[in-house]
Amino acid sequence: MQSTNELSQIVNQFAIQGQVLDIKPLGNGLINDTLLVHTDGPEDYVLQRINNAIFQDVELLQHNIDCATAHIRKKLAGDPDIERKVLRFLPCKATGKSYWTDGNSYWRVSVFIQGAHTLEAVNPESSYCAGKSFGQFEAMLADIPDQLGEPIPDFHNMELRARQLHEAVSANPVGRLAEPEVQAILADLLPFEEQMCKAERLYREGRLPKRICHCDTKVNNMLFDENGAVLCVIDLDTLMPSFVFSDFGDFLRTGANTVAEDCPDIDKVDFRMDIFEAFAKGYLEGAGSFLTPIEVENLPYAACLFPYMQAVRFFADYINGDTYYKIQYPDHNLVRTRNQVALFHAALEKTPQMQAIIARVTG
Ligand code: GN1
Ligand code: MG
Repeated sequence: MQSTNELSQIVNQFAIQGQVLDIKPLGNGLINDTLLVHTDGPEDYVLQRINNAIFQDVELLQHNIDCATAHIRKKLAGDPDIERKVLRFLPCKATGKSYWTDGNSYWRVSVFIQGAHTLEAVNPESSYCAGKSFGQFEAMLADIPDQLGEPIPDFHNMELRARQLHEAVSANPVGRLAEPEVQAILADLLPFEEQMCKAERLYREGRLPKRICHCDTKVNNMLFDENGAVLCVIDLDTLMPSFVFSDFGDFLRTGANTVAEDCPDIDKVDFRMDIFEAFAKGYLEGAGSFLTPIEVENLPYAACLFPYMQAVRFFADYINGDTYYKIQYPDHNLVRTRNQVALFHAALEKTPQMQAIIARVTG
């Protein structure tokens, strides 16, 4: 990482107010580098280096974010707390674009939202609020006039993720297939592959629409206010046309897990039905009006799909030698995989209960 001086010069490429006082790390994302920029002016800022090995089309990525934040801003016009409810990215002084590149890395700056905090775990009340906010977020973007693209093509396409796992297995680049546990996890995951690719089949049959979704609704990608209500959805990099299952399933993957996604003690992993119920209620209230019966009926499937897809992604990365996710120790991706496999089984077992809840909430 660059020195504070260098980072400060980067921040100054953008139309900030005041002088930079200090810059320190913020949050724990697995992809981008995020820093908090403290200034002597009225606003502090978030500086991010966009991981452009993963997000190769930064122009498209920022186009999506610019269109979505502008559209949401229009819908929230008149709201006295608007500045805390939608992100504001600063233009680069030289180009007017919402990012700057030094030729190597890509950077962007947004206004830091004051008085907000992220959560790593939720309770039923905050899950209800989160559900409602994500539902409303999708509803606000349902009529966006701009054409948004896929910054990571087929990001939540389970068929692609399954194929990538098969490719990792065939390539076996670092020899990890020799580990008995890797074989055991593979044998555990493969029988569910076809079942989990249901969304793509429904889409091909013309029975499932794509809508603008956030696609990374894990709990720590939303800001809560002092009273526990969701203020703002952050981390908009993966905003793109997808199935609503993305936002529903990925929240529960982190929110309903009794432990963190990398907790090594898998006996402690369980899928919390109180969180499912609260989130589903909020989500259906927030989004309700535009969801089709097929979408609603498959929400329990979405709750199983996301732990499964994440298990497949962490596992493929482990087999590939940890090239995608940041890791803190050598078998971190394997630990994450075990955890997500356990969560998948817990969710799958509870599918009948989930169906009953959805029927009750919509009934
Ligand atoms: C990544 O960047 P971060 O940590 O919010 C990943 C998500 C995964 C998540 C798992 C672009 O999100 O898809 O669900 O890690 N984002 C990308 O923790 O791959
Ligand atoms: Mg994040």
